[in-house]
Amino acid sequence: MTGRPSLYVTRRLPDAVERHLAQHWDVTLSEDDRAPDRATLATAMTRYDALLPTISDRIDAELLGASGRTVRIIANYGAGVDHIDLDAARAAGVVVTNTPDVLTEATAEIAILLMLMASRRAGEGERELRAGAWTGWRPSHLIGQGLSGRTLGLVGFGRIARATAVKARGLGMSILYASRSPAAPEVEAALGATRVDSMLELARRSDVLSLHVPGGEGTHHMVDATLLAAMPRHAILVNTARGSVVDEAALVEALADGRIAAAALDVYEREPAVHPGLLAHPRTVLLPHLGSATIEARTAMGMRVAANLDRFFRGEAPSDRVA
Ligand code: 8YV
Repeated sequence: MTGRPSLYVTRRLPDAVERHLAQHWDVTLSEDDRAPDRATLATAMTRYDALLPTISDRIDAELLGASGRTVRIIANYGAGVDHIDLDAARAAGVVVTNTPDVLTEATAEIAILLMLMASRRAGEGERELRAGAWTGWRPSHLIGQGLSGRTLGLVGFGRIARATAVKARGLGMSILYASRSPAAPEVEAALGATRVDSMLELARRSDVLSLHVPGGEGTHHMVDATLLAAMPRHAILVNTARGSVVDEAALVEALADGRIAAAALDVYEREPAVHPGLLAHPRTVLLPHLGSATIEARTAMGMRVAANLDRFFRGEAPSDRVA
């Protein structure tokens, strides 16, 4: 025993982060980089002072309410916390923190990458070439749509949406957004962004519709058959937020019926499972949840977790407390 607070880390983290954590706390690191099973998580909840989970760990009311629980803080590695029952954490008196800001640019880059890949049919082209099926240049080959002059509709207008807006403006796109409350006029002016009254209006007016809302009950299947039907036939859906925001079965139908042109996704309803209809459709671009997967973001996320733990164990309020 070192006398230092103990910390259970569920997955491998960048070396610099693991070293930093080990310098400050009595840390148990992941050896096999597999998400711990429920029994292991339950045991960890009664042995450690702090838990450092990721999106692949479901922390529900039962785990949080378990008798003999010793964990007092769940310092999540990631911004989204829909895998943690925050109400149950509050009820149990367990502090929960996340890692906002530090993955904003990385995730916005993935949103732009997805819209470019879908609009310029990059995935289709790469698959064709690797399959040895490319027969050479021809004027009618894999014709896509340019993004310049098109309208990007942002669903939600938080940090990642705004960073995406900045990059999309650089590509010559104009920006609309829908969100519960309007942004400050100076923010709208700086980003050249205009708020529309409803999600349906946003869907109707956008050439690319990009999702930037948190997961959870409030946004579950926000993109459903009705919304997809409102989108123009040439429109592209981009999702870097959470899979649960999109009704995947409805999306598969909309693509099959040609009601939208393409879908470019980084997140899925049942990760790591991907709907077979999405896998089968040529006009989908499918990434394996890479939003924050840069060395800069993943290192900064770890340091942000460490800063939250540090404040907590000093008896101060962690900066990124979400419960
Ligand atoms: C993270 C994410 O990598 O931060 C988020 O909400 O979706 C990802 O980019 C993941 O959550 C790690 O826990």
